[in-house]
Amino acid sequence: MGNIEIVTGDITTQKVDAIVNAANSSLLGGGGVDGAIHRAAGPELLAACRELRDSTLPDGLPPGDAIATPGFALPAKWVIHTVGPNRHAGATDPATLRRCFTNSISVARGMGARRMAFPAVSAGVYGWAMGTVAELGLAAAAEGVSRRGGMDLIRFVLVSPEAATVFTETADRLGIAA
Ligand code: AR6
Repeated sequence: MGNIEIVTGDITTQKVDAIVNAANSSLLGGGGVDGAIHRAAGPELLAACRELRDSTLPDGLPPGDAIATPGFALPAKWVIHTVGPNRHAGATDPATLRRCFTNSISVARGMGARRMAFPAVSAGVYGWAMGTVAELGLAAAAEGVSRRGGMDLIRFVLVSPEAATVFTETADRLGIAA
């Protein structure tokens, strides 16, 4: 049984095997956590994403899916790119957001990662309530650390103490140890 942690901080400095990027379907960068990860990883990350677009993902990465690249200059060995649903564009199905978390965990496990970190996928530009993101992310993480061969650590890295409190209170409410 692995652990779930909730911390305030910057995901780009996390010393874990894999960090998750809240990307967009183009995989070619953006603002928010995506921009921060690309800046910290260096230009090789964009080149790796372009290569994915040219090879396996000509139409981009669909919302809810996840795919790995190396982390390049990051402390993390891997970046798992996932695309959250954009509420402002009418994507309101929580199942898609839940799949971001479950698929990212599966892809990380496939790369051999034992310790991984998530941002609050879709809670920024894509407009989802932090409480909903916390519920879906924590439920997926609880499953991800408890299954056989599951993660040793899933850490949620939130920019603000307020967001971290939402996660902590949601974990308490769901009976998830974090
Ligand atoms: N570490 C951890 N969390 C962060 C960091 C960081 N360094 N920087 C921002 N956040 P967002 P989305 C938080 O908008 O809603 C991009 O342009 C932020 O405070 O980054 O999934 C993509 O290219 C918020 O709580 O992602 C897409 O176009 C959370 O990360 C679009 O934004 C997610 O906010 C994706 O929107």
